[in-house]
Amino acid sequence: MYLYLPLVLFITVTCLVSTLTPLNLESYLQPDRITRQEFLTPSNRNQCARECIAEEAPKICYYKWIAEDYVTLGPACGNCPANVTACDAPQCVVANGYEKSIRTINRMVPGPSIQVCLGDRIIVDLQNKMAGNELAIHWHGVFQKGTQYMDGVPMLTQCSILEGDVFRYDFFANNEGTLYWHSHDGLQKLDGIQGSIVVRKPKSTDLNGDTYDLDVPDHTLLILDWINTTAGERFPGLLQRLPGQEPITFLLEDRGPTMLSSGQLIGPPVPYKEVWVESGKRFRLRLLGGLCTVTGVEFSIEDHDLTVIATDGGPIKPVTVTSFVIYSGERYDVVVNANQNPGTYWIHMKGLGVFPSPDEEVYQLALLRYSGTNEERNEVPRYNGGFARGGKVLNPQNATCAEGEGGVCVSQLVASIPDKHNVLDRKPDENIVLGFGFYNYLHGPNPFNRGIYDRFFVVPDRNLMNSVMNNISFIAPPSPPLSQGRDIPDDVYCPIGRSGFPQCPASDTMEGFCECVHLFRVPLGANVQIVMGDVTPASDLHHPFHLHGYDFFVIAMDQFRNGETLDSISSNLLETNLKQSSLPARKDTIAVPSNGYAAIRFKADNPGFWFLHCHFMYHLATGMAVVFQVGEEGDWPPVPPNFPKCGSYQPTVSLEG
Ligand SMILES: *[C@@H]1O[C@H](CO)[C@@H](O)[C@H](O)[C@H]1NC(C)=O
Ligand SMILES: *[C@@H]1O[C@H](CO)[C@@H](O)[C@H](O)[C@H]1NC(C)=O
Ligand SMILES: *[C@@H]1O[C@H](CO)[C@@H](O)[C@H](O)[C@H]1NC(C)=O
Ligand SMILES: *[C@@H]1O[C@H](CO)[C@@H](O)[C@H](O)[C@H]1NC(C)=O
Ligand SMILES: [Cu+2]
Repeated sequence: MYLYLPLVLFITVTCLVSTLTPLNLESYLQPDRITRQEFLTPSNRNQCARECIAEEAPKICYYKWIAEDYVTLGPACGNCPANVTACDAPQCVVANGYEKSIRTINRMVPGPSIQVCLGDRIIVDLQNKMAGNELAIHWHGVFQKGTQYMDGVPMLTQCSILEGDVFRYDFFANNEGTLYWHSHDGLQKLDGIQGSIVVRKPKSTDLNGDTYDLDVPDHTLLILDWINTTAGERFPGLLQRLPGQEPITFLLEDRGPTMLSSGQLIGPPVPYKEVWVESGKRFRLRLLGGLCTVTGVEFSIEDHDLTVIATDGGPIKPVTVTSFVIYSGERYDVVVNANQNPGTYWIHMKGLGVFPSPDEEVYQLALLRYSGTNEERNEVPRYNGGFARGGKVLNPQNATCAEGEGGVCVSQLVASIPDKHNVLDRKPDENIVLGFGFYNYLHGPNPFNRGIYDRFFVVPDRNLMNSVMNNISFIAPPSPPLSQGRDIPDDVYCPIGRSGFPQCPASDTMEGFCECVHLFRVPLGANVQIVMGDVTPASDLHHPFHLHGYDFFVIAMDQFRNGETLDSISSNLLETNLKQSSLPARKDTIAVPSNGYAAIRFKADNPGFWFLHCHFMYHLATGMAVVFQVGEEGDWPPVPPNFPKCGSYQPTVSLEG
């Protein structure tokens, strides 16, 4: 009798679903964080964070999230960091041990981690309790095919969620891998609203399943950059006091002190994040680039090689390196073999970017600890990166990708999933060329003339810039085109020029610059090639571009050489038979080499409105973005009934009588 009870319950639940009786979601509520023990031995059958089993029925995974104004080192923290135990108290956000205003989901930075199996249904009730701030959360790397209106881009796929409102995100985990979530609204990501998503599949069906023994949730590691103030303090930026948008430290998951690149602490002694392994086992670490400012991170572990088995979700042919460079929005899954003397090893995170001085280079450490050992490491650690160790670096800066010198470029990774849409051996139907960079106001009319309100941000040397793609700075339309396309006046979109690409309206007064809704129409099913090029002088900035709704093949990337231009690269690629080369990796975020280019291809089989944008937050905030409208109305599913609406209110005014 007892034995059959679960079955009876299961049938009852299934019947309830099929007759459309509302579910009691509370019984599917998931915890904010799960320990390795809880993951390996689930205590209830609705627990979504679990080892995935072939043929298992998908689960419903329900999350209740509260967005709030919050604070690091607040009242929940007791006398942390002086008392290290107190730092682990519930609702204590440690960060770099420096008190500041932040914004959080469920009083955590990073926010709750979503850990599910392929095919599960993810339902997130997001309640906005922030004072006077709106938000929307993007599920970065989730393709949202069939639920396009759940992509979480304010004024593109939905209206922002206003103070007091709850928005229910509801979509399926239909693509595998290490994925990511973050606020896509304003600057909230740097204030703390971001976290990880892991969509696992049964190890037996994972193409790289034989390369690791354990894949546990405490090895999902978000690397965040951090500043001492709210993100708003750097935008548009303070000309006199603190120009620029550089970070002051990194956090690995919830913590990390502020230190110089020599390892010398310059802030409170926050405990390092500890990553636990067992001697003799191989562990899958999932690293996420939760970065906002203009920095990359070179990640390495003392005395341990890293075997990269996936990036941005998709499995690749494993490649063993000593370090890899990760940018905002990217993810790398690496296998670490705990085959060294049991003990404690330094994890190094070296900032790569434009720092005002060598002393301000950002550097962070964490500890890889073998269980059963409690060795303390107090010595200033020697930097242990890829080149520094005489080894191989994946995704290095300034590499000569074409010749394979200076490490392994992302374009040299090999996918393990076939090109099932034949996008590589067919000439593309659409060839889109995007030059991105900055408009420098010093070379144009004074932006502070009466009646001019173009955006700008402050960079060192008293420069004022705006971000552009093909000379256009993207601005949001007054309503989301996906849910309220007919409410949007035509004249907010950039007009289409003779090239077939959007261009600045003829009426615009600034030469070579304008702000408008930068939208490309792409036929549904088209084979699309996009060549993105950095048209600014060479520097240490490698802008990471993220495409929503898709992953793509990275068919070429490099710095411009010998008079190459964006147009010459793009037309050469059209004539190249790509099938002869090996199958390139699939990504959804690609760091474009400085003064160089990245070329991508994908089949536009997911109708809707999809953002392609620089993932440096201040560049996105100033318009380094375009939108692809794939297909026409009727190709994407209509929004559900009562989907929230928004828009401008400007009724006609007429004189009475
Ligand atoms: C440190 O913090 C813990 C947890 O809040 C508390 O139980 C303990 O008494 C504190 N120890 C000291 C010395 O303050
Ligand atoms: C940030 O705050 C810490 C802690 O007070 C301080 O040591 C550090 O100098 C500050 N850094 C910056 C760049 O303001
Ligand atoms: C941007 O504007 C400049 C100045 O008018 C022009 O020379 C350049 O060709 C434009 N670039 C693109 C990609 O449209
Ligand atoms: C990359 O090249 C730029 C421009 O030549 C240079 O300023 C920078 O130092 C180089 N960075 C690295 C890491 O080699
Ligand atoms: Cu950028």
